[in-house]
Amino acid sequence: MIGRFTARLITAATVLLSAAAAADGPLNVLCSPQIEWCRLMVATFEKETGIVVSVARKSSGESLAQIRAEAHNPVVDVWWGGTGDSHLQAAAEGLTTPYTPSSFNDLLGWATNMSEISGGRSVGVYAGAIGIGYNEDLLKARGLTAPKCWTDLADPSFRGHIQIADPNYSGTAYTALATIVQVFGENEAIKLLRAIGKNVITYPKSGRDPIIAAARGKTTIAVTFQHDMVAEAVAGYPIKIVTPCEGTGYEIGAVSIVKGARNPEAARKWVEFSLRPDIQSLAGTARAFQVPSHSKAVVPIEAPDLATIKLIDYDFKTFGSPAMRNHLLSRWSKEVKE
Ligand code: S7P
Repeated sequence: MIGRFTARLITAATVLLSAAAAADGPLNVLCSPQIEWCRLMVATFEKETGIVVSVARKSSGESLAQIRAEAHNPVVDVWWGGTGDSHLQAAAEGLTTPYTPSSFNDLLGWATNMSEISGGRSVGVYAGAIGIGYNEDLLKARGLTAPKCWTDLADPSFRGHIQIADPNYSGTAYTALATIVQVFGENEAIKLLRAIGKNVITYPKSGRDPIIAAARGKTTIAVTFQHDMVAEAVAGYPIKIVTPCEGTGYEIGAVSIVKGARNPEAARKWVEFSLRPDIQSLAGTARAFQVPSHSKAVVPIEAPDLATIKLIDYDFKTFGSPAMRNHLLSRWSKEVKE
């Protein structure tokens, strides 16, 4: 016979369990953009839906590696943000699952293009161009001339003055690598990257780190996304932004639901939420100055204007394919990073 105390415990546990089921979570989100934006997204989503979110911030390459390692027992439900090439590789490896968001027809062409290339497994959330940033004060103090082109970065006067992330971990650095290959052709690009490598002081894991270092006077020049440079300039650091004279590449930051996700319903809610114009319009408040993918979202006034930047016709399909990505990363590791 069950005592009165035990019966009350069972009732309480039942109430808690059904509340948890109604709340649809916890939802595991892997977040690749800047941590400030990840936190804002989580707080807003939790408040609106009541679904508890567990979030981890990881670079694009690291996120892909985690999802791959967990393929037989997925922990992550949804991967939000990070460069499209790594989402495309995840799609090609069958690690993510198709989903067409209800806002699909209101998204900009580059965002739906990501969906087409990935077989509906990823969709674009934001876009941003790669560039060269430098600390103007430090450059002057060291008597250096500002770089204007990719080839300028190989100038011996910049020995020890450049930072760019490691493309094996960083989607930013992979975008730069793929851009230079598309501008110069593969062999010339590897030659140029080897020459630039002589000037590189360190290759950190996270794509944004080099511009954070430049802003704080720890390096003079950084190759990162231009919106990450804007964030430092807006914070008051003496950062100048250069679009390389030969033209530059860009990313389509994406969102994908992990195949076999334990919380598919909540994952779909996250995707819907992250593509809404009112939610995308909040990004600037977290100093995230990418261009949003929903046609009705407010573009932060600080966001670099992609229409005025000399962009190359970046081939996302080819450079997001596992074969090309693995090939270039292997060449970079063997021939560029010493
Ligand atoms: O900081 C924002 C941002 O540049 O980071 C994302 C991306 O994951 C780059 O980080 P990693 O290079 O460390 O992978 C970009 O998608 C985003 O614009």
